[in-house]
Amino acid sequence: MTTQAILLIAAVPDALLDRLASAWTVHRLFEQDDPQTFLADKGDTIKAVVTRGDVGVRKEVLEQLPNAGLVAVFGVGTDATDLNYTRSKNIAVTITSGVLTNDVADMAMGLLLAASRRLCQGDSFVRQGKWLNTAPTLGNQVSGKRIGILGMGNIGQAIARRAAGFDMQISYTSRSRHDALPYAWHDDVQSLARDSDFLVIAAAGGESTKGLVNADVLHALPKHAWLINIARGTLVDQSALIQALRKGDIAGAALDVYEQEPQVPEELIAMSNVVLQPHVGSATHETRQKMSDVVFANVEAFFKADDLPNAI
Ligand code: 8YV
Repeated sequence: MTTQAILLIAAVPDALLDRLASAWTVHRLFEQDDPQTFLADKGDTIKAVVTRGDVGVRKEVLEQLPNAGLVAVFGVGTDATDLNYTRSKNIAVTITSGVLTNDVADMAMGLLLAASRRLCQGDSFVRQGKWLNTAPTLGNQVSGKRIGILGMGNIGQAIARRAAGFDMQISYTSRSRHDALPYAWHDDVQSLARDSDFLVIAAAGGESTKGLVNADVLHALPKHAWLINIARGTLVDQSALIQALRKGDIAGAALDVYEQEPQVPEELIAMSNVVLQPHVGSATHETRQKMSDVVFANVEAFFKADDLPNAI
């Protein structure tokens, strides 16, 4: 006889954890001294898995959960979860669709402005008292410039709407063309890069987009262009980016995501034309609350055998 237990793969907000734990048994895999032994002992009692978008759940873990029927993702990215395996085993996958779009798009614009208008440098310039005897350095204009968006899903479209408010000229490339949108289409990312003052990455991660922004794409960008990434670090060839920055092939970069989080290469940390954030696109009180509600609602629906509100 199996019990209704949830396996939590990585930390989620305390309020969500408390809510889940008050309704069902929650095992925290990330706090087990020996996760392997835990899975061997308790794996067959697990009915649902809760994980984060950035962490996902590996096939090797799912293989030890023969009675699991749900993976509820706190986030929208499924690149770290083996969807071929979940499909083959009829394990449903839910995401926190809709609720984080605006925050991530806001972060893209924040990074774009921070990079080109030198907001971080201006902040330390004032704090260090340099303003008292030096003139601040000029930044680069954002309004009216060309923004190229890689990925025109919900987040890409929200970025485009914001960019329109800055009178930017908007182009994009994406898995599919959106004829209803009034933005210029490019067949590939290299051609998009050639026509961009800001290249903003908003596409899904995973094998199909791995390294999409490679040395050729970075080389295609004008020398005054900026690279902004709020999607997944895997989309960018990080070594090629470091090379391009070192050689001055592009003006700079503003990144919320990296190839191996939370590892950020020293080279990037040392560069003053790079703005760095710790993967916080969706990290506001309001959105994290909504994401928690969505995860809970899907787990609850699953245990009640109701339709899952956010199944993919
Ligand atoms: C979250 C994300 O930061 O939605 C995603 O896929 O990567 C982010 O919104 C993450 O899932 C929570 O840590």
